[in-house]
Amino acid sequence: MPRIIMHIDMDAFYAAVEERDSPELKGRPVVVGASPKGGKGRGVVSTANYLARKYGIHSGMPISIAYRKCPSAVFLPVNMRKYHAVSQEIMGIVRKHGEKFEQVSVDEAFLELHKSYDEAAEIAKKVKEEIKERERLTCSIGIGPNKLVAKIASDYRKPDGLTVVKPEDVLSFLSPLNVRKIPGIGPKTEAALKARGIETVRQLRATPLFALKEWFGDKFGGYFHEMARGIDESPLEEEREAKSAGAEHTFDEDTNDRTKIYGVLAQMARAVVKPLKNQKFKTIAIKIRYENFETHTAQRTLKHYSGSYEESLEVAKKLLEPFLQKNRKIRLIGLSVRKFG
Ligand code: TTP
Ligand code: MG
Repeated sequence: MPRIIMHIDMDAFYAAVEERDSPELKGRPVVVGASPKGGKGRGVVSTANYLARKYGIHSGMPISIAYRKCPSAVFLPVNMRKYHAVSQEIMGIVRKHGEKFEQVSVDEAFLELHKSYDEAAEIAKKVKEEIKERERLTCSIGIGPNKLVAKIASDYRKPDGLTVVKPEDVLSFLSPLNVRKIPGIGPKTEAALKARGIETVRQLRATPLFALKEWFGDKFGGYFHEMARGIDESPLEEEREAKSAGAEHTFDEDTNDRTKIYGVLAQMARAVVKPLKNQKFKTIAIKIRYENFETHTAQRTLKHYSGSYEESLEVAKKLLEPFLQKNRKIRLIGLSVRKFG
């Protein structure tokens, strides 16, 4: 089977996580980023939900401008710890569905499949369902013969989209798109191309290689020439041998409720251990952060290699036990395993 590449990108990621965790945000424009300080804030927008985007708000925009465009939006600070924890859960779901896996950023990953296009589309639906069910978040997925096409395809229909581009459809899919849709073509290259009358991928494809090389140099000229044809042989860059695998969870509210804490611990153990499949580990570690940010870690190394979710949960509970005190609320717990064999 020839390789098929899937690209997964979460929808309005930071904002979607915040909306999920705070039902009162439902139906409101949400902007995650620097504090607007009544229009005097100096930072930028990290992301905005789709409702806020209707007001013209987008990533990278000064927060003061975002505030001016929609002062009634909900402005929230970036909670990176939380998004990382959610990201790890999502990546755990995605990676187990393919032959090879590459995480590109906090909300984006490639998966390589050796299947038919119909089977790949089914897998994409499964991934979407699983993310929706377990994380209550939506993503958009693109499927194509290489990373380039898959990435452009995942962006084609958003949010909650699924776009499949078979090899025979690559050229017709790319042709009408603006050159800006090609990863690596930013505003400057876009402007340089536009100055020469090139706005669509079709027009870029019609431009001779020597001209592109003359304008952009051999490397980028050659790159644009190939991209315009949907050619991209680059392999997935799987992570270097993972040294550890782990997850963290920040509670929505600081808590000393054991049932809640152990419930989250069990979820984390599953999310950390299950994706490892047959990989065995020896050391189990926990992390705990109290409401005042005082942070502790503890670990135990087993005498044998284990791959068991139950065993890691048992050990993690024992490690956590002495830190659970009635009068101290917990902000975050973490679980990791390492020393792979
Ligand atoms: P993106 O995937 O580019 O954006 P998004 O997930 O918010 O929205 P969508 O994919 O539906 O268009 O980026 C992922 C996260 O990375 C985003 O939620 C916030 C963060 N980010 C920044 O902090 N600054 C930025 O300039 C961008 C583009 C993203
Ligand atoms: Mg995204």
